[in-house]
Amino acid sequence: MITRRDFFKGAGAAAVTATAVSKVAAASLPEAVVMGSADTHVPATPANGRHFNPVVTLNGWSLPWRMRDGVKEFHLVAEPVVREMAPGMKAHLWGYNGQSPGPTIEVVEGDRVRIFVTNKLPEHTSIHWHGLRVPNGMDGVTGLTQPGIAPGKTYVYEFVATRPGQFMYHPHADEMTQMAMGMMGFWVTHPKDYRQQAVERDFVFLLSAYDIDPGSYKPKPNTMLDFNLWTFNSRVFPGIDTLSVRQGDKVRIRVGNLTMTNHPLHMHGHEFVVTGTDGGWVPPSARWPEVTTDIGVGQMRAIEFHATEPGDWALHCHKSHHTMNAMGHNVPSMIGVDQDGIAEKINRIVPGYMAMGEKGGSMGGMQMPLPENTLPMMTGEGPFGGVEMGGMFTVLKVRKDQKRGDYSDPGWYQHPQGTLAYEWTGELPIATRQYDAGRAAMPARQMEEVEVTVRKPGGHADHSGH
Ligand SMILES: [Cu+2]
Repeated sequence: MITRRDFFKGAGAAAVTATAVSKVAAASLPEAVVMGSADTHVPATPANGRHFNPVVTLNGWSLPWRMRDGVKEFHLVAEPVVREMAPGMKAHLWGYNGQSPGPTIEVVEGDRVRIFVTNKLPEHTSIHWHGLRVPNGMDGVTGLTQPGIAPGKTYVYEFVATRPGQFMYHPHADEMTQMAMGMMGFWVTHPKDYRQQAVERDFVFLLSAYDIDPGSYKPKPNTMLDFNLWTFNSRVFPGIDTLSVRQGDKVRIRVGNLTMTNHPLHMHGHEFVVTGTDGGWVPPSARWPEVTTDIGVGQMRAIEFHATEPGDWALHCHKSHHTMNAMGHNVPSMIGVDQDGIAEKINRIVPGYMAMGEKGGSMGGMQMPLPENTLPMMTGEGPFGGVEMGGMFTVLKVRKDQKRGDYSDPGWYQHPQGTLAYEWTGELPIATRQYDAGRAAMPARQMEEVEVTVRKPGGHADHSGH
C-alpha cells in the first residue's frame, strides 16, 4: 500500500536547515510518495504522458510522477529506511522514499524529466543516472560535476530521456557506505512506440549485498568482499516474491548488479537469450541462447524467453554461497566429525558459534537457536519439504491459467501423473507413467521389456531406434 504523506509535515525537522529550497520553490515541489511495504506492487497503466507497458519491480514499486508543463516531475527522498528482507528479519538501511531499493522510475524515450532529490541522510549524497545519456552537469558525481547535496537540501536534475532500455540510479558520494547501506534504484526508459519489443511480462530487480551480523540490524559499510546477505531487491529467499507468468507468455527479466562481485544468474526449465544490457539492445543476429548469464559488477542484463513449460522453476545465482543467508559464513567444515554437544561447549567460549552438521549443512545439523532478527542460513518450505536455500533464489511459476495482469503466487505446481521423480521400490509402478501426454500409452510391463532389451550388450535392439 502506498502511503502519501505531506512532504512538508514529514520534513519538519529538515525544513529548518533546508535553505536551498526557498518557500516559493518548496511550494512547487511534487509530493514525495512513500512506500510502506516490501510487497510487489503491480503498476497501473500510466495516467498521462505517452503510453508504455509498465514493468513489474520484484518486491518493489514504481514512483508516481506529476506532469507539469509537459515535464515529468519525480521526487526522490534519500533517507534511512527499515527494509524487511524476509519475514522475521528487518534491516536498518538507507534508501529512497521509504524502501531500499528506491522506487523504479519509468519514463518514455523523448520525455523531459525533472527529478527533485531531497537529502534526509546524516551526510551528503548525490544521484548518478547509470547508463543514461545526460548533460555532463546532470551526471551526479560529487566533486566532479556537482557539490554533494548537503543534509536537508534538495537538488534538481533535469534532462531528456533519450536511449530506451534499462538503467540504474545510485549515489556517487561516499559510495562504499551508501551502496553498502542499500541506496539504489532501477530506471526504465520505454521506447516511444510501446509495441516495440513488447512482452507480456517485464520484471526488473537489482542485485545488492549486505554484511549484517546475526542478531543485529545495520549493515557494516566497510566490508569489501565478505558480505553475508545476497539479495534480489534487498530481499532474500524465501522473502522474494515469485515470478508468476502465464504459459506461453513472452517474458523479460531485467537485472542490474550493484554488489561487489559477479552473479551467474541461472534459470531452470527454459533457455533464454540476452536481449539487452545497460548499453542498449543486442542486435538479434548477435544473440545466443543461454541458461545462465553472468552479470558483472555494475552491469545489467535483459533476458527474454517464452514461458512454455508449466511448473515451479528455480531462478537463482549459481554461486552456492549466494543462495544462503548470514549464518552459513565463516563456519568450519564439520562434515564427518562427530560433534555431539560440541556447539554448546564452544558457545561457552565463543558466543554465537554454530556447528555445521556432520552430514553437511542441512537444517537438521543446526544445534543452536537463532539470535533475534536472524534468518536461518538455508530455509524455505516447498511442497516436498525444506528447500534449503536462502539469498538470491526465487521461483518462476508458469501456469496455464494465470490471468493476464495477475502476478499473485498461484501456489505450488500440481505435477501431472507420471511427471514426478519417485522412489524406486524394486519395480516400476503398475500405473502407466507417461512423460509426454502426446505419447501412446504403454503398459509398464512392456516398458520394462524395452529397458531390458536395450541394455543387453550385443542384443538385437537397435539403439538408434530409441
Ligand atoms: Cu551471486
